[in-house]
Amino acid sequence: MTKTLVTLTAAAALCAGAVSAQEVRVYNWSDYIDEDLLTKFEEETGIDLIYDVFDSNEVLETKMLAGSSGYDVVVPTGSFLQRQIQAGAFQELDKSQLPNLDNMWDVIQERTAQYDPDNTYSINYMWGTTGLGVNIDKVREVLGEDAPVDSLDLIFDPENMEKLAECGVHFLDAPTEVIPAALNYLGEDPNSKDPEVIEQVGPLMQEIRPYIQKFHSSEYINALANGQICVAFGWSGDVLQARDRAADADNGVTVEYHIPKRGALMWFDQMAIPVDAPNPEAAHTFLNFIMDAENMAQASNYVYYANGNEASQQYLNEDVIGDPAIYPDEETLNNLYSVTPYDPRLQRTVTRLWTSIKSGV
Ligand code: N2P
Repeated sequence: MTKTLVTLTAAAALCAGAVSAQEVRVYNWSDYIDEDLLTKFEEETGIDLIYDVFDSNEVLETKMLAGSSGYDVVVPTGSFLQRQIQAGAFQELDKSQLPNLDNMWDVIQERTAQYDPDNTYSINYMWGTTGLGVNIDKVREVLGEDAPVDSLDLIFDPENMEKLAECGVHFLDAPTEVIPAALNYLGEDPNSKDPEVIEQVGPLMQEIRPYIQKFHSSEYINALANGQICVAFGWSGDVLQARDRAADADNGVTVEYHIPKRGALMWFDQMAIPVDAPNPEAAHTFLNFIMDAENMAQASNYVYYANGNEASQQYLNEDVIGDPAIYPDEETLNNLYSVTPYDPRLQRTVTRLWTSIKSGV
């Protein structure tokens, strides 16, 4: 993180004849780690850590497909990882450098193998759901005590949205998050690959478009926390971080996260090493550090996302492991769906659709 930290390990490595102090470049989602862990990594390993953040799979994908990103570790979501693997963007993990793989949770590994067979190229960092962040008092003020805060009606019914526009609604700027939810609301398969079915999302979104203040994938955390908006269609842990920020500010804002009862997207963010990573060895050191049970628990306790590390569970706070919005119970789990990538042709349709939804034409 800081480039000035010189530790004994780094000095020792230099004396031992290494050409230069090691450096590792990590590109991860914003609001996705406890920064104390970054310092701890540098102190423990003597490797300088350059840590950059993004909030969009599309932005990351553009870099991965172009190549020469300069990153050693990146974190695409499973469905994006899958097609980037197919494009040759990643290198196989050297599992002999990853003893902490023993800590991983087979339940999640089975799910992520759907995107990365045998988990050859990636480890799970965190996983979560996409759902409804609400400022509960504001939403009840606008829609009444029976406001459908655990239903997709909240954000896809134009009558509700017209009223909510008064207090502010944000949507993720992510077609692969919004389209499946809209299809689910319409009673279609959220993972549909039928262009005619997907096109139905256009008219639905155009009806509510005037009431969406912004499409953005990270600003909603503070916007919810400080009462600037009352609803966000966003990611589980981000909404829970907003809940905490509001509580810390003691500003009278109460934020809740709800998984829509009709179901929600369950996704998996995977750490992988680009094929042209400048320092693959340090990348493996970083992955192994992340898979340490206590480190992984510290990260989840801080950002309120579940992880794929079974050994970390004994170190998780009760408000994390015990919260079904983070670690879903059996019933909630049955209501979650996952998605697979669009092929290039359909991807063009989706990109066009998304552009027209956002621009409102
Ligand atoms: C962290 C968002 C990660 C979830 N701010 C998106 N995959």
